[in-house]
Amino acid sequence: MKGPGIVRGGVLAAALLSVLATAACGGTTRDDNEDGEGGPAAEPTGEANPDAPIDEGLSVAFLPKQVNNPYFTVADAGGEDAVNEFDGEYKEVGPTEASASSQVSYINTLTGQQTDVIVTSANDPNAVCGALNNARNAGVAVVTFDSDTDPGCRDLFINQATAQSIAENQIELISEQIGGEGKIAILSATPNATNQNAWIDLMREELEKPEYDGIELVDVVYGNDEDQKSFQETQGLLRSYPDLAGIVSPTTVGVAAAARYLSGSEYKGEVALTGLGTPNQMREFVHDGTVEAFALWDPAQLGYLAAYAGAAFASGQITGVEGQTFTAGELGEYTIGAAGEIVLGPPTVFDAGNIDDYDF
Ligand code: RAM
Repeated sequence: MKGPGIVRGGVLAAALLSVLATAACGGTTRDDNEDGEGGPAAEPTGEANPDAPIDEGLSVAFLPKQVNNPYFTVADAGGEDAVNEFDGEYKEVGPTEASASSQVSYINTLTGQQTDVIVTSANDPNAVCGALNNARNAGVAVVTFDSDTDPGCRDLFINQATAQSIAENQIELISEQIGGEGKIAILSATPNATNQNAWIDLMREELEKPEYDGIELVDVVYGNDEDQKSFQETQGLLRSYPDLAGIVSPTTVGVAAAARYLSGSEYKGEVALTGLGTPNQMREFVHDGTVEAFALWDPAQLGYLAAYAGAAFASGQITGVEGQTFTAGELGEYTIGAAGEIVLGPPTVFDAGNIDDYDF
């Protein structure tokens, strides 16, 4: 696996509390809970046995936001690699659209099948909560990755990078690309996505800093992680704000669709675009001058780490308490931070100088 640098165990912990607090606020409210039966889970307790071997034949199911998103194809394949390494049974299930409640029936089915570990990226922090807690009560280890649910509804959250570092990175990139001056807009994924909303809130905070005084965030629109809708929303932004200086799209689906629109329009090279994209989807737009630089982490590493974390939890190596450590195969040792969060590492920036070194 080739990818961004990894933050190893021990250096993770701090700075996560505010991130979690923010993440928990995004999207829907508690009242949106689909089945409400789960209830909040107890604080993690119990003796961890760091030397316990990973249980044989663990069944590990990946449930992404949506199955037809190349980002999750790569992430889940990383999970599959890990599961194969520890001789578990891997499967991937999930909806074709990333709507708030679309994952609930999959969680219930996986629980009924007595799956050992569910690894999921939540489309909505609360819609999945009850079903996930039902799963936990039935003995399933529940790991969120990429997009968290409420921390009371899962055992661990594998975060790709701190929300703060992602927000700082995105605002710094757009500011550089528009010379620190002008109107910008955000093209997000779905309106309820925990990760997107945490990043957007923190991007707004970033923009309060004096160095960004010249930048005005004029709109946030949602492409729902659908290619066509994201394309149309980009078109709509440029109609509504003909003097727009730049767009930030912190979603792999959105930024690729926005790049495609810009590259075929009069705005190519005029309106800046950055965001979070996969090098393979963005390569042509970097080479044709539509996009100067964007960021991401290696989704395969994220899935790989999530699978190992789930296996470590299911096998009793960790119980979710801050400070516990486990080994994630070739990625090495990781430490659990506050509120059950484990951070993969800082995002990597891709531009014409390095994009061809990456293949995902
Ligand atoms: C999309 C999804 C995912 C996000 C990436 C950057 O694939 O919205 O949740 O982490 O973009």
